[in-house]
Amino acid sequence: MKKLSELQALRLKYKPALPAILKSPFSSIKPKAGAPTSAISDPDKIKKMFPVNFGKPVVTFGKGKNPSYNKKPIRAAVVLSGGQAAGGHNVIAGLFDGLKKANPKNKLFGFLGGPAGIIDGKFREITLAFLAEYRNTGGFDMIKSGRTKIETPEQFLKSRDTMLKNKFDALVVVGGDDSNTNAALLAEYFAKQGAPVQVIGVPKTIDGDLKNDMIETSFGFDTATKIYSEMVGNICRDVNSATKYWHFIRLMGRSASHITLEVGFQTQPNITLIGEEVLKKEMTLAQVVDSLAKVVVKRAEAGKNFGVVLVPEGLIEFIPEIKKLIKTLNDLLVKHEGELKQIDGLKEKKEFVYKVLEPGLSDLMKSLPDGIETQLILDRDPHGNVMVSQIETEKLLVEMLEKQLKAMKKEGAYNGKFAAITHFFGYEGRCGFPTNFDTNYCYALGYNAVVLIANGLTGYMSSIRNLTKAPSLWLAGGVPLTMMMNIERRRGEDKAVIQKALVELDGKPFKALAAMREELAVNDMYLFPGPIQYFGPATVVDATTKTLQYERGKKQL
Ligand code: FBP
Repeated sequence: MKKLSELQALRLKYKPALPAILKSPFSSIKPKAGAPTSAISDPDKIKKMFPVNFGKPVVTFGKGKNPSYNKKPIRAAVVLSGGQAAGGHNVIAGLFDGLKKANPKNKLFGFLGGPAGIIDGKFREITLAFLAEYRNTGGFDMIKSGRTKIETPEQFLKSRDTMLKNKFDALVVVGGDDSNTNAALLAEYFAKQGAPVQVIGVPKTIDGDLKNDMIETSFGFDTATKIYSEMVGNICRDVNSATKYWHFIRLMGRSASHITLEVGFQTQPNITLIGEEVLKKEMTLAQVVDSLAKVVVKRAEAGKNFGVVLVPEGLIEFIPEIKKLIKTLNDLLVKHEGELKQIDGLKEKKEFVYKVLEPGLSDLMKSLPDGIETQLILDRDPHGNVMVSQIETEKLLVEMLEKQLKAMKKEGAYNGKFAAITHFFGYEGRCGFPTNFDTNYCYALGYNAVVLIANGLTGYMSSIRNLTKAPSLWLAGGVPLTMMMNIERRRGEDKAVIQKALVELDGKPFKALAAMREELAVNDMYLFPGPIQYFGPATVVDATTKTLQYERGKKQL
């Protein structure tokens, strides 16, 4: 084993807690099926695309005799898909321990490098010894991850061949909304082809946007928000000490603003921008900047030329004019793919795009800083998303705000000093040591996936609920993947995809922030949550996110 830090060595010894029901022998865990399910929207279209798996019931595990679970040796394989999220290794640990408990002859394999490993048939066996140094650790380095989307008929065929050739009975896909959409497609494909391979999804993403009534949160959100909260809290204290800078901090989270909202609760900075609100209010970029300027001016009048602003990574996509531009570009980049490939230079590519865009959008595009323009016309990720983590929205806002404040100064409407520092906290939050919550949650998700497999289920997501309670009280079961789907436009086509959960403006978490906003803007009510703790009182080491507490627990507005 490699040399370990003190904390690494201690964390390896941590014993994740399981929900009481999952501690029972497999023969005493009975699946209870609910009513048939539908989809979030367009059920007829989705049913047509998923004739085999559509409409399956939600399943809950309870105590009861279950002599018919699969006792034959199972060969299961796991793939880590998409962005890293703390706790992925514990999903694998839960899978391994669950498989061995069901039948010591069961075997677990890990596909290497994400879904590409399935297509190319690259995997390794996960043994007790190999797993030993990864238990309770962050990262996906055990088997690595990747963003390949299995989409062409050839890729589906190769995936099927890999599963059949290696006699894999089950595939566990650990991923976000896009990867779990892929899991649903694979489950359907295997079933239609008569390939005896079950597919189970596990909800992963630091973005926290893979959630619904049955999936309370995705793993990694708890750890990432706690890491960012420590860093933002430290900046709040620095700001309050030096009293001379405005810090603009962009936080990761591709689309939804859940991360920013949670960090806003934990640290109480002066401004917490929420993308979904900007969309709802149909704010232009200029109006967003104007709302920032108002707070800067107000604080300057109180002699405070400092403050902290949180900017969600996905903000740019929520500004209606930019949203329209991106949507048009998405279709246009597909339509003119061939022509664009022929054009060499970036400048020339931009010139071409200006010409094919309608005049209003073309002007908007030209008005954006060069780097942002470039990101908007560069390749999308394999799932058709703009790579917002590369777009420096915080710099764009500062640049525009500086101009506005300068103009206001000339008119005598502002007399303060504005010195801004920008940050992006993104990748730092994805691979830290998982919190106790993520450590336990992931282990339970993995273990529960084995119970789903042992009960012959396919096309389901592993679901662990009641998360604001102690792990022993958590509920376990499975949710059909098609139940979480709607139709969205991707790369110029209508596709059935798992719906992203955005921040709900009439939900308790957003309302709680909105109620504090005015006070936070003017007064300095910063909170300093400090680093993640692993030893100490349960109120500290086991605290769930405020988002989860507002949504599921007893926390009131
Ligand atoms: P997943 O949805 O795959 O979990 O990824 C989330 C995320 O961390 C986003 O917050 C971020 O925008 C994106 O991944 C960055 O992608 P990449 O790792 O490919 O740069």
